[in-house]
Amino acid sequence: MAGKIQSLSEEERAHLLPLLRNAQWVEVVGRDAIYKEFIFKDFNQVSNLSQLIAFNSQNKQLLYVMYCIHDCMMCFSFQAFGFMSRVALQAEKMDHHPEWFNVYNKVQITLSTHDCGGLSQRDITLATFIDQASLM
Ligand code: HBI
Repeated sequence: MAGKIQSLSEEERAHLLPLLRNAQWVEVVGRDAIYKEFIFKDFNQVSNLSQLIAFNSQNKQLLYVMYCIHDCMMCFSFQAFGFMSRVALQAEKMDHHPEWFNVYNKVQITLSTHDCGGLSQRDITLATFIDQASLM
């Protein structure tokens, strides 16, 4: 079928999987998938800033400045929430989505390609993006 996504070949796996293992991805036992856990400083500083903004809501100029800072923080957040936002946008762009679980500052991610029942180049591409997004 035209455009069918292919699973990674043995040769591709021999080349690509060691690189992912070096980046702390692990192969899932019993499934053709890769997994990695990310731990961040916290979930999101926005909750603290939002409280500060609410406290100063009477001062409109200060409120505007604080929202600008908030938006900037969201763009360059080290926190789990900012990381997940960046990954979610990329997943939509790629039309390739992680299986993930988040509790507070921990994000657990599993990648596999449903359409081919295992790892494909799409998973490698998304894993590479995810690692870069975790450093922002
Ligand atoms: N995400 N991980 C993953 N695996 C898929 O097979 C997949 C997906 N997101 C979207 C999707 N498939 C399909 O909607 C497109 O391939 C058409």
